[in-house]
Parts: sequence; structure tokens; C-alpha cells
Amino acid sequence: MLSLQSRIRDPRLLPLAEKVLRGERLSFEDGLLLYETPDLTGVGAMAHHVRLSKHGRAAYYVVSRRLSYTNVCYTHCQFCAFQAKPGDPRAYALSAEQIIAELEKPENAGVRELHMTSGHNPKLKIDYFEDLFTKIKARFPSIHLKVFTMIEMDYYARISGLSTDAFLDRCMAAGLESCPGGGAEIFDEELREKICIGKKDAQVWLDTAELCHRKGLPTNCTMLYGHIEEPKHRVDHLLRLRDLQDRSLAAGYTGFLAFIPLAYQNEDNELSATHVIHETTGTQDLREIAVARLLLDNIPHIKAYWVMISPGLAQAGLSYGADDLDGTVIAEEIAHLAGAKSPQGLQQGELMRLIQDAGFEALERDNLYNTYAAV
Ligand code: V47
Repeated sequence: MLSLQSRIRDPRLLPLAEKVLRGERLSFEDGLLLYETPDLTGVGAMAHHVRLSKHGRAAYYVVSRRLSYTNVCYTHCQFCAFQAKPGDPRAYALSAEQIIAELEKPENAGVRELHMTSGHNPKLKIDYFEDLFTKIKARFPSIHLKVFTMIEMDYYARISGLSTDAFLDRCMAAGLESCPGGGAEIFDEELREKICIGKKDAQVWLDTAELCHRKGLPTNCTMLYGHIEEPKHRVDHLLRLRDLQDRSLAAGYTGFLAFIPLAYQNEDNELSATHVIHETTGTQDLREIAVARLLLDNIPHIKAYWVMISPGLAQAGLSYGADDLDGTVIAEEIAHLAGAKSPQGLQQGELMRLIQDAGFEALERDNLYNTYAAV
């Protein structure tokens, strides 16, 4: 077998490869070099080495349903094509009964994870969420409820007149089981002011995630890339996540389960109307996955999110550090409304074929990475 070093063409990467082989942590400057080097396959080889040492040839997926309980949103995220302002004919908020009726449709048979994120709708308070979670769990006890970005959680707690801690207690008692990683965007304060006007700052996102971890609620984390950010912003973002995960793990919590790089989708949003921003390219997407695997040494899973980068590229991502293809993702809206060209949902068999054709073992999982025998 070829040594890791022999697969690296840029000599500046050799000290990083030594660190990777010794299991040593990479620095901010190392992160910048991972973005700067033209030697993408070298970066990929290092990431693949780490991926194999953590997960062998396992590659995970979940049978999952996306649903947004409301699209009404008072923030002004410039990259978002999903939000509707009150009064917009597209504006909606779903009741528990409507969501249950949706989940009863045959296409949702076998769904293990209900992933719900939405807008910031001032009409929805704690009673709404308690009703929603209690009724969904009563009807579908085996569906895992993964709900709220950290920013949504902060918002809905505030408008309910509760501390986030008390809001979480009530949501968890009603059935909330984990949180998705959205809403993180890019942590740099100056950029955040430009791309998500009116949205809470990075510290709110991080503090809320830390609180979730301390209450025993696992969460995911994301980064929106490919818009107006630079490599230094991405490294800063990833290292802030790594620092938080260090604290959560040191305190004995599960913390972040997975990191998902989100490739900016550039249609029908204000950011693209006011800036020339091209679609991310395949090499950019693969690099993002690999850099995440290398810098986030304490977050177990890295997802290649096929919805935003295409199924074929996500499949290649399994050899660039990713160990998870997310899932069947039935009825995705946020990326598709912003121009994602990927199909609307993949069948379980298609996901398995993508994984197996790439030479990995396809493992169906639940949200906590418990696995299931193939059917
Ligand atoms: O919160 C919004 C982002 C997120 C755009 O936790 C956009 O397992 C790209 O969080 N282009 C929703 N991104 C998606 C998300 C997610 C996806 C997959 C898995 C998990 C997980 C979480 O998408 C939003 C926002 O950060 N977003 N608009 C856009 N135009």
C-alpha cells in the first residue's frame, strides 16, 4: 500500500500529513493551507486516511423526511429563497393535524427521522410546539424528532417569554430528540451582518448549541460556503465549532453528531441578485468535505449532502472524508427553492447503490447512528 506521504504532491502539506498520522490537531494556519494548496488529491488522501481510521468502509444514511412547519420569517437572510413575509400569498403555518396527515402518506413509510426547520414566525409559541411534538410522537412513536436550528430555538423561546433552558425542557418533555445543524451560516460577525440581516449572532448560535449539549440533546452543525466568504472565515468557523465540541465532550456530553458543509445555492435570493456568485464547483465541494474532516477531529460524522452538491459528487465525497450521505430527504424545500438541481428525494435503494458502487458498506442508521440490518 502507498504511504500517505507518497500521495502528496505539494511539499508544504507533508508536515500536515505527519500531524495527521500522529493524530495531532491541525492549526488555523494549517487550515488556510488546506484551502490554498492546488494539491486537492493530497488533501483528500489525508482526509480519507482519517475517515478510514474512524469509520473503516462504513457509510451511513437515514430514511428521512423534511418538513417546514412555517415559511413565515421575520429575518432577512440574503441567501434564503424559502422565507415568506406575513401577507405573502405563499405564507403558511401547519397544524399538528396537517403534519400528521402528511406523514401518513405512503411515500413516508419507513421514515425514521423527521427533520423540521422553518422560519421565525411570531405567531408560534411554546404551546404550538408542545402540541405538535406530543401529537406527532403519539401517532408515530418511532419517528425521531429533529427540530429547530439554534437560532429558531432562541427565537421561539424569547417570543414564548421563556428562557431557552425552560423552553427546551418543555420541548424535550413533549418529544424533541435532537436538533439539526442549520442557521450557523458563517460565524464571522462582519459577514453575518451582510448575509443574514436581523439574525442573531454567532455567539447566540454557539451558546444555544452548548446549552442543548448540556441538557443531553445531541445537535448537528453546518457551514454555508461558496458565497462571499473567504478561506479565513471558513477556518475560523470550523475552529469555533471544534472549540465548542471540546467543551461539550470534556463535560461528558455527546455534543455535535455530524457536520454538514452546505454549498450555497444561488437562485431566487437577494444575495445573488446583488452579487455575482457562481455555483460551487465539484473540486470546491470535495475540498470542503476534506477540510472539515481534517479540522473537525472531534466531530464523529461528516456528511456529503447530495441535495446541495448532487448525488454523484456526494458519492465521491465518501473518498474525501465523508462517512454519511444524509438520507432519502423526502420533500426538501430550502435548497430546491434556491435552485438545487438534485432530485427531489432519493429512494433507499438508490442511496445504497451510490454507497456500494463507491466501494463502501451501506448502513442504514437512525439519528443517533444506531444501525439497522439491510432489508
Ligand atoms: O438553516 C438556506 C441553509 C440550512 C440556503 O443537521 C442554504 O443533518 C445553501 O441545515 N444555499 C438548512 N444553504 C439545511 C440544513 C441541513 C441540511 C442537511 C442536514 C442537516 C442536518 C441540516 O440551509 C439553513 C441555512 O443554513 N440555507 N438557504 C441556500 N440558498
